Amino acid sequence: MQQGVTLDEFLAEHMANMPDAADLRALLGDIATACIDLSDLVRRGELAGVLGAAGQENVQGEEQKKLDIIANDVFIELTESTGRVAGLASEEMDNHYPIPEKHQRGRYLLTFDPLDGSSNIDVNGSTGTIFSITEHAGDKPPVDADFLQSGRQQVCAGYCLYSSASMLVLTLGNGVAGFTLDNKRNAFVLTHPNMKVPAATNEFAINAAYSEHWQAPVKKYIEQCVAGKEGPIGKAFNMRWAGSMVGDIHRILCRGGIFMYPLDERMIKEGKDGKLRLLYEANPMGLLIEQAGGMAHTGLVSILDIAPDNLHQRVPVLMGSKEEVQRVVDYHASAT
Ligand code: P6P
Repeated sequence: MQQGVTLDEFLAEHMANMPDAADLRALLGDIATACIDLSDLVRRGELAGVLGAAGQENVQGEEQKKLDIIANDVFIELTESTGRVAGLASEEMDNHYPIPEKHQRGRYLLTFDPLDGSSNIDVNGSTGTIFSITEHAGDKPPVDADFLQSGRQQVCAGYCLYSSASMLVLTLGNGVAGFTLDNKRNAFVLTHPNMKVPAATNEFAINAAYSEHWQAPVKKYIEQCVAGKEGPIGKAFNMRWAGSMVGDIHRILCRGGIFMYPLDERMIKEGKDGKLRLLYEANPMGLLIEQAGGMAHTGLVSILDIAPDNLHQRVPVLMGSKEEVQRVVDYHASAT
């Protein structure tokens, strides 16, 4: 049986004409190795002794799972000494992680959510790692502000989904490719060479438990979806909510849909601008969705155009099939 093209073979071919791509290609290899290690831990679960709470909170005030911390450490250990990264930033660290003096710094800034959807880990639900790579200008050690780059400045973005299969999906700014982990070869193999989000969909993803807090444009849209064929959109909708952004966005990249984590009245009262984080959730996922022909928006602005103002900045998120995201954006415009 045809062995299939590995991630490294794919990168060699697709980066052959990219100037100075060797370090980026090697960094993606490091990220893939980290994801393979995490996939093994997630798959072994309780047998690996990695489930359960860590007994502390992260900068977001969220309870950390043991695997949140383990995953963060795996990425640090596999990248800090390679000479490919200038610094790291993650959901699990208050500030950026400076590369220790003893190691050479590299050209890239790696921003990541080491284990997205970790509330699913104890119930064997889907989880994932989300990563975003930008460039660091100059030779000085980076500061937090160097990570505050808009989504359009990403040189690479991707995720690894830990589910029935582990899949790594990435973009280098020229389309989206998906790779499935072959545990026998311990390598990611190209299985989804050119992922595209269908423009039309009848599937929405939102946590409906918060419906009482939704603002008018979102309320109006979901009511119209639920109204089905008799409603103004004129088609019967289905709902899915994975509890992990990686799980929902992967489904949308495979078959279409609209993912929504909108701003709501509850968040406004708490002084929050949304739930999901711009730098290591909305930006990397937004680049993947746009590169696959979909749309990524807050309801008011395109996600990738936002100028970040802090490492853990939260934003409202609407992304997926262009026709439905545009419909919700239009409802926001007519509500202002
Ligand atoms: P809720 C996971 O914690 C996460 O950041 C995303 O991966 C996911 O889409 C969302 O939050 C789930 O939020 O409020 O439904 O638990």
